[in-house]
Amino acid sequence: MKFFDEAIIQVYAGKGGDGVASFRREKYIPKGGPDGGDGGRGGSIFAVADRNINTLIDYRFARIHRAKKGENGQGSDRYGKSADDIVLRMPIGTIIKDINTGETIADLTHDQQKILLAKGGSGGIGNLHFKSSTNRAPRQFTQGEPGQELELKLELKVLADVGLLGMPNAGKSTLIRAVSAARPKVADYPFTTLQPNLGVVRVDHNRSFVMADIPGLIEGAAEGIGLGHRFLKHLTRTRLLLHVIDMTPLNTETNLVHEARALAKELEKFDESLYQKPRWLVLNKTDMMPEQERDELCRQFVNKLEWEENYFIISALTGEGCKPLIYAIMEYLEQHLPPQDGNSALENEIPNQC
Ligand SMILES: Nc1nc2c(ncn2[C@@H]2O[C@H](COP(=O)(O)OP(=O)(O)OP(=O)(O)O)[C@@H](O)[C@H]2O)c(=O)[nH]1
Ligand SMILES: [Mg+2]
Repeated sequence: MKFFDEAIIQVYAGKGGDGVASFRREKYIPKGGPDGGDGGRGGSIFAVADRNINTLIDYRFARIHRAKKGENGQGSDRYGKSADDIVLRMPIGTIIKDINTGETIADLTHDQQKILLAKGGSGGIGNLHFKSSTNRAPRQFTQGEPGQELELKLELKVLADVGLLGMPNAGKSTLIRAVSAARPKVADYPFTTLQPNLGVVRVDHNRSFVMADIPGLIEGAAEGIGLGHRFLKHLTRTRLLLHVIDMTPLNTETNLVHEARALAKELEKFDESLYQKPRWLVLNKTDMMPEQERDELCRQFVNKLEWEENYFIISALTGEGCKPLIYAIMEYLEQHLPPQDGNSALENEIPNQC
């Protein structure tokens, strides 16, 4: 299944109903006054963030969203009924832009966040309201106002604190399964993961962070090789990257160093700011290494890579080393980059996106 993280839609709010000019006509009241009511409000269109929605697929097929017109006013002081609003549900992490102005209208960062996209037109005024001491039989009324119309670009960029990065088959999905309730597919072949997956990592009862697993990346991704680098945008809003490396091809260690560097290059080609993000190495599948030499081999590898940052030796399969890793991540997130203006994914219970 293709993952839809972009869509273009048109939203048309409803026109307001017209006011009406009408006069009371009743037996024995020959000159009844004005009684034309106001028109109802046109339907507005809202976006609401919904934690249960993971892609923008619905909007690939339903591109036009039109709210109804308000009803016209009527005689006998009757007001027109306002039209129902339309609510468009979208995944958390959706950025909504007005295509014509380029302006960002909303960034849906938390569940149930509601944003007005297009306002329904106000209803027109009936002649009832134009009555005055000098004009007892006004014939004026106004028409309903038009509703707003916009063409919007929707773009989903998942919200997570930590992003997993790595070659296909490195064990990224196995790691997110090991530390969260997320259940992405794991298999012994490259490109198992075809869409981002999110998992909430509970460190203890009131400390947690959100981890994002994305499809594997290979050298040349910027040129479209493999699945390309389009999924990297889902790491742009993370605060820390984990570069997961499969340590099993020990006999071709130089290739491993080359691969790790190549991956970092792909990051740089995609986006300098992504490349500049704090990045830790996670040396995975170390259960396959001879136990006595494991730490030394890992250290040599890291030295060859001239890596000065943090690195972790783990086995996502057995779970070894995962606990120290998640504690270190939690501490890092708490100490170095405190959540800003309530936008942190930490505050949002983002469910598993599988
Ligand atoms: N021995 C061992 N095998 C592992 C470990 N972690 C993952 N694997 C295996 O490696 C294979 C690939 O794992 P995945 O988690 O699907 O890898 P991935 O990085 O998500 O791969 P893509 O989604 O294709 O990018 C599976 O057969 C896993 O069982 C580990 O720590 N030790
Ligand atoms: Mg995977």
